Amino acid sequence: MSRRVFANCLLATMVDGGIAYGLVEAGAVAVEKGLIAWAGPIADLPVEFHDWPRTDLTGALVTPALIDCHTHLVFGGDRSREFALRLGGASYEEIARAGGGIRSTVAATRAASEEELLQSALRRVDDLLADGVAVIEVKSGYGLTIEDEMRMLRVARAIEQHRPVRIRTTWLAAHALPSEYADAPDAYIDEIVIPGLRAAHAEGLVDAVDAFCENIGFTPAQVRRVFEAARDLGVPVKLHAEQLSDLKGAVLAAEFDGLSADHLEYLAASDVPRLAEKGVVAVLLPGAFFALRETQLPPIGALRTHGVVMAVATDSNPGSSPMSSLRLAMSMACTLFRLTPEEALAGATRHAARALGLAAEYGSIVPGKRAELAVWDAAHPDFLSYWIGGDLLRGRIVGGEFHER
Ligand code: DI6
Ligand code: FE
Repeated sequence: MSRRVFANCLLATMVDGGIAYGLVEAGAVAVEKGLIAWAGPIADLPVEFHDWPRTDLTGALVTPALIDCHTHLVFGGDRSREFALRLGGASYEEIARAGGGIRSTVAATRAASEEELLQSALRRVDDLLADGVAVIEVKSGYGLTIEDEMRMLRVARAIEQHRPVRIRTTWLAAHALPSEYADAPDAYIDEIVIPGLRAAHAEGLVDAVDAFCENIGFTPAQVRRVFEAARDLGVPVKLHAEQLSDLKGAVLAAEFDGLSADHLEYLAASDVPRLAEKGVVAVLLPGAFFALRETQLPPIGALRTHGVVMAVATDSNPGSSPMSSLRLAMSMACTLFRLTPEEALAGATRHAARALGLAAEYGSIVPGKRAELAVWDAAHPDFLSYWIGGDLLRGRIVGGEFHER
């Protein structure tokens, strides 16, 4: 039972072994109890798998299921009005300083019921599922009280009860300063961010801790105190770093052995070796670069040269990255950041898994990892980043079972 061989497919295993995409033609994957038991050319299928039930994938492309390793997809309301203001010339920072931006989403999120938050999040989750996504990271950060932040993470976790997807939750109370603490950021850190982290952790809601290290967010000294509290709890950290200015956040994330440093447009090339030494994943968020009409590019060449692993994510949020397509983020990573299509797919599979601390379970098609796969109507994996939009997913293999769309 629960054994099957998926045969007759083009496998992009994403195994890093010198062959582009770890490609296997006329491939097959044997799965048992939700795990990959074997993958390779069908001609080499070991005899013990010959009598397992088979599904003929009729030549489809099979990749690891995609992973969106950076989202803020639980939130109330939307910010389409602000979009219009920005197009009229107001900057993201000006709007934020005037009390719009993140704070307006905080008001809408606090006002929404858990059911409303869940239903609106599920629409975005469904978009991601249609892009072959099986794991989604979701951050708090629009509650900014202990109870409202915890509520966001409970809603995020509840997504798993409604859709076949794995959710990882991140404590991002240090996202913006709520109006109750205007001009008192240190008190906010001491009274809300750190005690809230402990309470949320005690409830099992925290897989990682993040902060917005920025002139309109929190200083490196404030972030350091949050990271020290995370370290005391044994929770890994990650950081919104160098999105709008260079405050040396990525170096701070490296000092704390962070899982990832995210955004990085203003990262100095001279700081890249620090990420490489500590194995910090660089999470690229081209949707925010695009929507904010940013012109400063992350130092992709230096990241590549120093062997820093690059992930690609949507940053799905109502302000700086109003999108819910990971394939579109991959396309943007290629066109705007000059990643190769292979780097973009690795960024949304193998490297994204690593950014979530899930590399042992997800991200490539090798024995022992979860049989979470995406089946595409595409003749080559380049197509996934190349084609903008469209409905390319033929189905998903979830827990080892094929769900045709
Ligand atoms: N950087 C971002 O791009 C998002 N958060 C952050 O720290 C933006 C969130 C928003 O504008 O609502
Ligand atoms: Fe973000």
